[in-house]
Amino acid sequence: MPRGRPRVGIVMGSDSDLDVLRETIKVLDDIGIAHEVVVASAHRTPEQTRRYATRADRRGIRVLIAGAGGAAALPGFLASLSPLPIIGVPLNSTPLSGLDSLLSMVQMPKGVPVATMAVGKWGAANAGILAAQILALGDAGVRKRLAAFRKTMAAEVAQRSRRVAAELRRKR
Ligand code: RP5
Repeated sequence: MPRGRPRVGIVMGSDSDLDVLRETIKVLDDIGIAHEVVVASAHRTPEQTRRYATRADRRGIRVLIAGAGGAAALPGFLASLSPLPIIGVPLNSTPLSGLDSLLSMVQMPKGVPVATMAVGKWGAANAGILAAQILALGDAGVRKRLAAFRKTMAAEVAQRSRRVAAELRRKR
């Protein structure tokens, strides 16, 4: 976990969301961005969530990432209270497989945006990358580490390509 004052706040609607949001944590750890994780629910703990949202900016948080499932009001609730950019991660935690949370997050009213990611682990990882891109606008160190992160990703794809080619050659 990178040291220093947290710059990204990861808010999850329930501790049962942690498994998916570990993907966000991993990306932020890899890029070296200090973050904090809190469990707060728009519906179950509105007062605590409101307090967190209204104080985050003053505490030095620069981006909020919110993951929630079902009637996923959490990112929209944060967006209504905080001037910070809000990234929403729809979670697949109900019998509707995340389509419910995706639509809840993406259909924000005009004037109160939530940058909504893909459902589940892909979205959770992309939320971390998008947060890093936002921070990179004003931080050359993050920009450099983000470039290295992308380079590693590209190298992994090249390696997979070589592996596939080798496997096909063997089967000929
Ligand atoms: C949502 O309800 C949470 O974000 C979670 O995805 C879902 C289920 O929560 P638990 O009943 O497991 O606490 O608010």
